[in-house]
Amino acid sequence: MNESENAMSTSISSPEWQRLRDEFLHRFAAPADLLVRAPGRVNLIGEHTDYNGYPVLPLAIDREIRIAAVRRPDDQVLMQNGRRAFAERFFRLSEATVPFALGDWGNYVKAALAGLQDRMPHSARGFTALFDGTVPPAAGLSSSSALVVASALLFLHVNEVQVDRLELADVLARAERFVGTAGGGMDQAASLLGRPGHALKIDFFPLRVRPVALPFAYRVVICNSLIAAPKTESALLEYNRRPLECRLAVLLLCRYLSHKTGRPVSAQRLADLAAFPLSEEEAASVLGPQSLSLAQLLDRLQMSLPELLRVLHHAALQTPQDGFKLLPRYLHVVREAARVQAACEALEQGDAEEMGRLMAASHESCRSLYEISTAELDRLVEIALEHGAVGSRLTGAGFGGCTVSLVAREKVDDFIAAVTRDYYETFLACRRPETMEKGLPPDAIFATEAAAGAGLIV
Ligand code: NG1
Repeated sequence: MNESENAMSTSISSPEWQRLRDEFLHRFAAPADLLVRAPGRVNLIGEHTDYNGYPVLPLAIDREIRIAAVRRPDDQVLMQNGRRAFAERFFRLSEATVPFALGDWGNYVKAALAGLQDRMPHSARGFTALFDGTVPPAAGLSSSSALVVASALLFLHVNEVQVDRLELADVLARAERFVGTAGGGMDQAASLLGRPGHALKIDFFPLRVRPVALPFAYRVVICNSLIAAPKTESALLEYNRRPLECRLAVLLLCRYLSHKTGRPVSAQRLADLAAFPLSEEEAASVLGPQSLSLAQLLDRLQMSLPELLRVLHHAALQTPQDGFKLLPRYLHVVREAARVQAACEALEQGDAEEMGRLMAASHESCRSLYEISTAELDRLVEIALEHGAVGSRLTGAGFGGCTVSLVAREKVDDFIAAVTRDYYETFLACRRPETMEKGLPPDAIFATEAAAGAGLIV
């Protein structure tokens, strides 16, 4: 896909872009001559499978990060944000690898620039940019990766450097770890490679993307639980705990499979072990019981703590209060991977009912095995199903954020009205009154089209 194809999906003269250009002119007393957009994404199914090397099935949404910018003659980056809560940031390109404070919005831009630094000419130039957008933040819709992707495209264009999109998605997935998440590559790939009318089956290591047509009779509806899933220190710990538990499961399984096969088995990710036939009972005997103390874990691994830290390349290991839950995490990941495959087949056959069953099973697994749901997300899923969604589940990292529902096109208006009444005005207003103090926020609930991937507008 080239830039002009992407550019066609958005009109430069649309009121939103005009407003951003006017604001740029007002703030910087010069017209912006570069406009970039990068969509957020919603994941239909395949949660926390990406960093395990298993596929996902997201779509780019019609909410996006937008940048209006000018190229600078020097190596400086000056950025402002349309959302006043995000203060102005300034740095030189040589400082891109030095992060701002944890959680700072500037780190997402720095992540992109740092990740591309080795592809830039010696005399790389910076930019003055005004960022804005319509992706709700901290909602599991990848506003952060959209910011990384948009910044990367701007930086590449400013310096007239070309990178193939698949390769760029890979580079940016690694680059975003700069902000402290141990995440996978779903979000950057969905934002860069989105296709109107289609979800994307994304496979990893190596990255491969296949569009899967969405059934026209249904729409994808996003409901924000209005409980934020911020990437603060505690949320990061909870998120990063899951990839660690999966990595520990890999170590134990490799040990077991080496004994079983009589030859050394080594692997980085759960998907690397997919070629070995392994029943769930066998896995349970290797990884169980449900939760392991550090001592039990080391005993099973036959390793000392320093040895384990060396293998993991970690300086320290935080033992979760409720222990390492390797078996439930493993069961979620391998069953979720199978559901992604089945979901692609269901969509390709136009079988929305089957898709709905798979989404329900995915949500239940996210809730009970991966433990990333909340009471609000669970209630939102229940209400969605009561009001006619064929499928509904939490989407994204979890711990708050949004659900995704599949709803028959002609029922969407009634669905939105019923969920607004039962979830926001009744359940949430009673349980968390502070979230509804100013009334229902715009975009708390909306139907989305599958959008085109990120691109330059001029
Ligand atoms: P969000 O919902 O954007 O925080 C995170 C990871 C994904 C994936 C999902 C769970 C990042 C940038 N994103 O997404 O790679 O693991 O959680 O499926 O780390």
